Amino acid sequence: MIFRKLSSMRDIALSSGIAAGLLTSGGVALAEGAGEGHAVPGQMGLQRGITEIAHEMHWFHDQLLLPIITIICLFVLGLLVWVVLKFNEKANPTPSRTTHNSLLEVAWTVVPVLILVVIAIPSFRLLTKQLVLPPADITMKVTGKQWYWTYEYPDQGGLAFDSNIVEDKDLKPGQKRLLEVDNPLVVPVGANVRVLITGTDVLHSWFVPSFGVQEYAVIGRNNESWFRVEREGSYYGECNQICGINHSRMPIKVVALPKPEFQKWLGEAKKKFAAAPPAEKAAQVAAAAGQGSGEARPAGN
Ligand SMILES: [Cu+2]
Repeated sequence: MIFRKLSSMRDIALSSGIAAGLLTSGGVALAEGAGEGHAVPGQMGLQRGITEIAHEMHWFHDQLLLPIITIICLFVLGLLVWVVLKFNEKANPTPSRTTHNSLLEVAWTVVPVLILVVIAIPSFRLLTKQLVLPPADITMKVTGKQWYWTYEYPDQGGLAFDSNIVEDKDLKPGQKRLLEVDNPLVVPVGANVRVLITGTDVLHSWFVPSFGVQEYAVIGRNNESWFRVEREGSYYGECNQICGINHSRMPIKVVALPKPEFQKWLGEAKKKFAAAPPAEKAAQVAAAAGQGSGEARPAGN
């Protein structure tokens, strides 16, 4: 009931937001769905969700939080305007000496509590869904390093490889600057993918917006998350924990393939990467970045 009411209010809030956005961005697509798997210039909404979790997150943000925030802001603004106009010195020369109003005091305590309860219920439901992993069809291990990712498939004969950025000079037409990598993580569509995330040097964070997944890569700790991709495609993300000089140069690319194609890829990848186990490239990267000038410290969260 409450949600239905809120969502009609949300339509009003969103349409006014979109109207304002159109004015400022010259009509570039704004809402969710502007680009699949990546952001587009002028985008204001969230990236299109491609997992159940992402859809729920977006519903939570767009249809529940935004309308509540909008209503509260308008209500407070209205109160301020009312007070300024009605109770200024000219309009109200003899102020009332009222100090208590039981009904009002109960209301301004209970109403915020109710608002928080309305927010908390779907919030805890979503958190549980994120944190309680469903039975996994396949497991991936992601290791954040300065400044690239190593992907491993522990239940696929230990298949492992490094994933490095494609530098600007090597970009092919159509490839995305600062997002393209040499070896993307490949996952099957429609499968429950469990990701184990860890780090070897400083804090990193594995963040793929369209999956609704963001997990810290902490040294000596195994974090886990999961996703189930709904559609075939390429989905991009970035390390979103300030991790040193090349923080912006360790993008994430996940390619989701239908299961038969994924099996085919697995066969090929096992051959391709068997000869070249993931090398520790930290030394080379540090050398390229200028002998130690790129020493990074883990930043606070
Ligand atoms: Cu990083």
